[in-house]
This record gives sequence, structure tokens and C-alpha cells, in this order.
Amino acid sequence: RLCSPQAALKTLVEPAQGGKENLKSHGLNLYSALTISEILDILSKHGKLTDEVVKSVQDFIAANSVTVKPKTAEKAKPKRLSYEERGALAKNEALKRLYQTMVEKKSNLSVAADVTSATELLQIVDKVGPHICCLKTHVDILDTWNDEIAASLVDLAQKHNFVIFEDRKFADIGNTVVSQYSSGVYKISEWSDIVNAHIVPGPGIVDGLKQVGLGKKKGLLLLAEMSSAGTMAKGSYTEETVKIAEENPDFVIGFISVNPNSWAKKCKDGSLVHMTPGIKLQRGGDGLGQQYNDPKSAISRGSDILIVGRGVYRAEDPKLAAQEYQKAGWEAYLSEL
Ligand code: 5BU
Repeated sequence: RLCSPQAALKTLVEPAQGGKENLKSHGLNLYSALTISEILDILSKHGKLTDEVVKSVQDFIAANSVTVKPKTAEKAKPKRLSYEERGALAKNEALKRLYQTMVEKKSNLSVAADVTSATELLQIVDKVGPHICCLKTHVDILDTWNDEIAASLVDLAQKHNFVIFEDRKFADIGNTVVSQYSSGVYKISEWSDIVNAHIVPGPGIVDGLKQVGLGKKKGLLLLAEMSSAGTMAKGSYTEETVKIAEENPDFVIGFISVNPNSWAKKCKDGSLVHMTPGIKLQRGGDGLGQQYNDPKSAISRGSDILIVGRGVYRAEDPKLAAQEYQKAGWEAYLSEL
């Protein structure tokens, strides 16, 4: 029935030029009885086409074939930098140490050991220590505090290889935070590697904390977002933290974040870390405003370090729970690379 080779070629050239893929993107599967090459073979074998015509058709197809991407195809996600790569970019000693610890221990877990007994704190930390890259403390909830307890905490940090983050949430003017960070009963700058601050007072708070912490090789996290319902740390406030962070690359090491993928793209410094509280394997809340997200979705939203409190220290076996969160967090991270 292929009495006119030209007509046959005309109808068959179209699908060869990406037509099949084009139809597929609209949900239609095209099945060819014969391919254009087979038609050319048959026609030339039967003397219906000269070698010259065969060659010119082949050249035409080669020159005009296009790969049509299906319209529905998802854009490939940009590759996420590994913790090693981020550590190599870090401009701050504490941040470099943090990434190094994460890589060495295969852990992106920070336990918030929010117990009120100092003795119990040290016991829990010794149990969960092997599984964490960072211990988060609230020194002002403890029943007692002195230099020995501080030294015991630092010993445990060396024994198990983790950094200490005092979740102090400084929020005063530069001059006051200098004293709050270095003096008083707690002398936070002597035993913690990382602290955090609100930017409500403006950039002077970073200058004050930097005056104390930079020489001691400490790092500062800015509260860009909070995990609690109704938080006012959002929108332009969150974006302002990026500006202040980038103005202080020697001291600001990153952010407290909840959904950094939604705003941190504006941040050019790829080394800055995102630490996320409000993490639990079972999502939900606590009746006092806390909102929980699970490890996998927190990491997929751009988080680097998962902060888990009650999910670990209230568990029947805190060590086992820490191990479980460590595994969940690390697997979620690997799946993002
Ligand atoms: P939880 O038991 O996993 O809910 O404890 C969370 C910890 O993180 C606790 O120490 C809070 O003070 C801390 N936190 C938080 O929950 N949300 C925030 O936005 C910030 C800190 Br910042």
C-alpha cells in the first residue's frame, strides 16, 4: 500500500521528530508498526528509493530530531551540599567543629535535655552522648549550678565528641548581653560552644555577643523562625536575620529554622547551618503551642540538625530513643544528597 514513498515518508517523519514523546506528555502512547529506518530499508531494498534519497532522509531526521521533555516532568532538585562540603566553606571555628562532629558520628541529632535536676542531666547526657552531634541546654531551669557541673558537662562533651549549645535566646541591647553571656552565676561563654539570639534589638546584639565569643572561638545562631504556633518570627523579620548573618560571617554560624527552604535561598553563604526544634517521630503538639514535625519532613524542608527534647528524655529508654532519632535523621539527610 506504500505506493508513494514521499507520502509515506511525510507521515512518518513527524513522529520521528519527537512526536512520540510529545504525545506521551499528553497521556497517549504511540505504537509504530514500522520505524522510519525500517521503511527506508524496505523501500531502498525494493529499488523504490535511491541511496541518495535514503541518505538525505537520514540526514534530515538526524538534524531535526528533538527530545521533547514531558511537560509534567518534575524539575530535578538541585543537589544539596554534604556536611563535609559545608564544613569546608565554614568561616567560624565552632561551625567547622560542628560539621566535623556530624560527619564523624553520622549524627545530625541535637538532644534538648530539659530536665531540671543537674544530676539527672549529667546521667542522661552520658547515655545519649554517643548519638548526638550537639547537646542543647537550658541552664536556667536546673536546680543547681556551679563550676564543677559545668566542668562535668565539658568532660562529657569531650568524652562523647559533641558541641554544647546553650539555648539562652539573648534579646537585649549589646552592652547588656556582654554581661549576660560572660558573667553572672552561669558564665555561659565559659562552657558553651554555641548560643542563640533574637534580633528584636537590632544588629547591636550580635556586636555585643561577638565581643565576648569571637576570641573564644564560639558561634551564634539567630532565631529566624520558631516552632511554636502563632510565632511572629516570619516574613520580613526572618529575612532580616539572613542580612545580619551575612554581615557577620565570622561569628554567626546559622539559624534556628523551621522551614528554611521557603526563605533561606536568599542566603548566599552555603555554610550556614539550620537547626530545627519541634521534632518528634509522632507529629502533633503539646497543648502549650509546641508544634511537632517528623525528622524526614524537617530535613526535606532544609533543616540540617534536628533538636529533640521530650521525644528522647521522656522516652522509657532515652539511649534507644536517641539512637532511633539519629538513624531517622541521618537516613533523611542521605536521601537528600
Ligand atoms: P521538645 O520537648 O522536643 O518540645 O523540646 C524542644 C526544645 O527546643 C525546648 O528546649 C525548647 O525550649 C526549644 N525550642 C523550641 O521548642 N522551639 C523554638 O522555636 C526554639 C527552641 Br528557638
